[in-house]
Amino acid sequence: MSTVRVEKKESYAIVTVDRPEALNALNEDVLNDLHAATQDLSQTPGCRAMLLTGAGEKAFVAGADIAAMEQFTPNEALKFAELGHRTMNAISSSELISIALINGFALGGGLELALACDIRLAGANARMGLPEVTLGLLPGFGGTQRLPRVVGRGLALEMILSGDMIDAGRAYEIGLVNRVLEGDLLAEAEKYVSKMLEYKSGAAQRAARWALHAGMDLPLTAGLQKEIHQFSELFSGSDPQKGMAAFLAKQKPEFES
Ligand code: DAK
Repeated sequence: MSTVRVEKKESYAIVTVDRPEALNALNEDVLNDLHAATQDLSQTPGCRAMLLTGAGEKAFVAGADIAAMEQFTPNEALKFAELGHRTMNAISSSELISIALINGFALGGGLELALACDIRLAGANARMGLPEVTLGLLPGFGGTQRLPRVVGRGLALEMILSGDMIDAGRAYEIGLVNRVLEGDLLAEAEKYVSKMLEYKSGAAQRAARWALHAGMDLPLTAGLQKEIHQFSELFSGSDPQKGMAAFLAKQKPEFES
């Protein structure tokens, strides 16, 4: 039985980590199932985004599974870290827009999973942190690298070295989450993703997202070259023509992708 539920909608999918009895902690099965779900959705025609959340009322994901890691040998730790990175990288490098809906605790590997996503939305009850040092560990699924790229070096060091949790308000203040949602979280998040997709060219979104992600790891001049390349490539499809013709005709665009 899968530890991950996937609900496909017309243009996006809701992916739910489903181990509420362990606050959705990441073990090998969850990491493999998340990887498989990402691969499947990437190949699903018309699927442009993935909304990732956790089952139950309490947690998005409360971390890597502490019970599974307790007796690791160095080699087992290495294998687990590689599996985790493979899954996080599959999410960040897929063609899907990835949105984490943080509906409670996002700790350790759970926050690292959210950091592998493009966008983070939080419920008002969300609590986030990288408490690994309190367990004698360091963040092993990309936290030491992705967190400073989102909030800056000083704030990332503070979170990693203190292991302290922060609430949704503070996470918004430091740019760790894009929005704090009230009310029915899933319904609000679905509205958010629908609005992001509606009347937008999928090809243009994929090209912009790729230029941004690829360029962030390069010197500015090389990143700007990526943008030039992506911009010109878009004109080999019909979306620029469709979008601009619709604007000039004062109509809503109907894009190919
Ligand atoms: N792993 C396994 N089980 C967990 C868990 C986790 N991370 N978090 C919670 N659970 C389980 C609890 O053990 C409990 O199970 P039962 O006792 O009912 O069997 C159940 O979920 C409910 O949890 P609590 O009873 O503790 O619930 P509370 O509301 O009282 O507390 C809490 C909620 C989130 C504050 C608390 O559960 C908590 O502190 N959990 C641990 C949070 C944490 O420390 N997360 C970071 C984990 S370390 C690496 C790869 C990855 C990583 C590091 C290295 N390499 C391979 C190099 C990443 C490490 C981490 O993520």
